[in-house]
Amino acid sequence: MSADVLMQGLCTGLTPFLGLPHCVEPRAATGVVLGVPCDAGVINRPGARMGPWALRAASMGMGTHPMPERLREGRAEGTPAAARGWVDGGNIPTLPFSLAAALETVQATVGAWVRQDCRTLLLGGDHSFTLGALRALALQHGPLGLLHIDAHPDAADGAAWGTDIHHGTWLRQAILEGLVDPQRVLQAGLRAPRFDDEELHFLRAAGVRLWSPADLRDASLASWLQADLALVGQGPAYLSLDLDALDPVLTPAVAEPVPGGLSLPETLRLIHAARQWARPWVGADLMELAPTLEGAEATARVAVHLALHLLA
Ligand SMILES: [Mn+2]
Repeated sequence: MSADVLMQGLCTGLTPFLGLPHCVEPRAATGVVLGVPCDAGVINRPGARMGPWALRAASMGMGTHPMPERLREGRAEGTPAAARGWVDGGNIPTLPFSLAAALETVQATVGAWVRQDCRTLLLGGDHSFTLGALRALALQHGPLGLLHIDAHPDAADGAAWGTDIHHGTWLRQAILEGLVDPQRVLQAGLRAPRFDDEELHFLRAAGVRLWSPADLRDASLASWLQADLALVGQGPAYLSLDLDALDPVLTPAVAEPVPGGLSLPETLRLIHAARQWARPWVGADLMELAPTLEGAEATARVAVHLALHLLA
């Protein structure tokens, strides 16, 4: 990281994500990072509305691109996202008391950037807001492929809480609205205990590819996994990462931690698989960091580490 970026943060007191140029008016750019300061869709343990601030603060001084994975081979050095035209677009002005209104604001703001031909990276915020981004991106690109890394399937029918939209239902809604092509949806890291198996039946019937941590680690399934991952990218695609996909030892400050999660290298392998896609993902997100919960600082640092790889 250049001393400039560090000094700028110290002098201005502002901490744009990874030191990216700050730019709140939608304009032509390679990509934009947008905070979603809302957690109106969380069932238990709120706090994700503060996620964008914690992620930006954690990103200060953490570098602008990852260390090459292998050094002995003399692999090429990376390029900072800023040099490739990424900007920090600030936070989306979501209202805290209406999930429906907040979702519309997310869709409108993401849409304004997408119409400028921008890729988007959301910093959550709770996972409901992925739906707003998918609505905006599908309008531009048609039905999307989706690599969804999460402990939970997020495809409940909403009956339990009397609403179709919360952080545990957005994927069902996206499938029903035709925002994603279910044949090109891969879920990785699924392991949360069930009340019933209805959502798994729904996802399987739709053609979604489901991978638990044990499946991901099964060497005899490795070629299937590569084929499934490649399928996601055979068209415009989105990468959605719920921080609860990782083991709670690494990312405890999330609404619904589930033991037995992915390691950092396992998660990075999935993110890196997206680099093999014919075209880069059109949208991505890092959701569910709740800085009010225990272990927030460590969780935020892991999240920024993942973001560096997403943007590499
Ligand atoms: Mn989720």
